[in-house]
Amino acid sequence: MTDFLEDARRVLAANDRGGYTVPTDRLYPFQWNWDSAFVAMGFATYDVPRAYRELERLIEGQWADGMIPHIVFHAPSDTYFPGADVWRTSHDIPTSGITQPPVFGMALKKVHDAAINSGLEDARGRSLVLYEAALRWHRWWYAARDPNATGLVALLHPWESGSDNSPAWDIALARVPTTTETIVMRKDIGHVHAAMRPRDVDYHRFIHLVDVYATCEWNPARQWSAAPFKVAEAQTTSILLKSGEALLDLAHQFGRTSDAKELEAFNRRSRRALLAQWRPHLRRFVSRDLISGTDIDAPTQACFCPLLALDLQPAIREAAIEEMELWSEGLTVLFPSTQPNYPGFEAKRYWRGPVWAIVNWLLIDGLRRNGAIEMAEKLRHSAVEAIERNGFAEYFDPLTGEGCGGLGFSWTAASYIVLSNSGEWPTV
Ligand code: 9WN
Repeated sequence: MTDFLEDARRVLAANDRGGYTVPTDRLYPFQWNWDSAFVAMGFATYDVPRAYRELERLIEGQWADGMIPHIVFHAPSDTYFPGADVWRTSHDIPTSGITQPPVFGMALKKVHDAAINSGLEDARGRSLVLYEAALRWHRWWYAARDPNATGLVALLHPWESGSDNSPAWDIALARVPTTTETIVMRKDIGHVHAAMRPRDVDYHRFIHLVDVYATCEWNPARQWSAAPFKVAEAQTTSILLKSGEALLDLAHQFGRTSDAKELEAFNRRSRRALLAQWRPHLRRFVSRDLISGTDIDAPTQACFCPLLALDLQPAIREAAIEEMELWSEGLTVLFPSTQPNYPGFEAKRYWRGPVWAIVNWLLIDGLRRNGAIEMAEKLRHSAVEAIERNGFAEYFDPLTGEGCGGLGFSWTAASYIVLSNSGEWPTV
């Protein structure tokens, strides 16, 4: 094993808080939803029981209606805002009230396959419990976040995208008032430089939304009517569909015929809807602002996420890849979260330009699925090199390669474990 690989495992061990992994110490002291799914896939390559634990601890936070929250507050900490008290939710373990991209299904399939391959005892039993939780969550997505059955699921808060301050939200978020009932007491800028984080005005809007939904008592139908921010989103729908494919495969393995029919219908609906979001003149996919009824055409990484879950026709595939090549020209590290020539691009500010190893991971999976091996390898090498040169940082400046945000970061370590393996790509 290389020293880097050992270091990556050490990062995950250091961030272990008892069967779940915090993204990094102090800046993010709880269990985050999609972070844990990536971490579980990292663990699946060398410690399958620990990979199961990661997912099992996450579903301790699952709500009765099926939603899996974006944060599970297993143990108190005062180094993060907004903490458990701000959310005013009523689950037995304190949780946030919103969700995050459903990478869980993809992770479960990887963990299950690794468990079967290594002959782990009770693999089927452990997988089945997690499969049922995942299926309930997918039902929640389609019922609560796509009540009109369009096939695209909607986000009611930018934090649900995992790409909090992406330029994709600039127009939709500007409509949200900056007034809050909750006092905004940021802790993040005590840990990392303010220039790397969302701005104060963004935080006021983020918390305004939390206040609105807490007033709705977190009831999905009431939130849907009250939401001042509602975006039918390409990245989340792509991840949901990819996880939906993984769950469909598991449903067949477990002999769950009627679940399989239901999942096939979900997947068909999302596949059709995602394809319809392709814009030939932009050479990328777009999301939709459901309040204005218009396309969101800000150029971000989300525009290429549909590759993850669609088998594209050659003309679309070639156009998307050419566009990705164009965005990559002259950069030190790929792939930027915002197109570098776009006025909203900022090389170090969180989701407004920086490179995120987990985004590369998703895009690599999508490029490989669509036979674009060369581009996939470029992204893979780029992420691996950036980590070897600059450490397990939260994210990287695409112009200089500098590691930014939190350090000793779990999902960067998990990405390294998976992406540095140049052997057979562990397909989902
Ligand atoms: C809010 C933990 C999380 C990631 C998100 C990332 C950031 C939180 C924050 O950190 O968001 O959820 O406080 O900034 O944007 O993708 O899951 O790593």
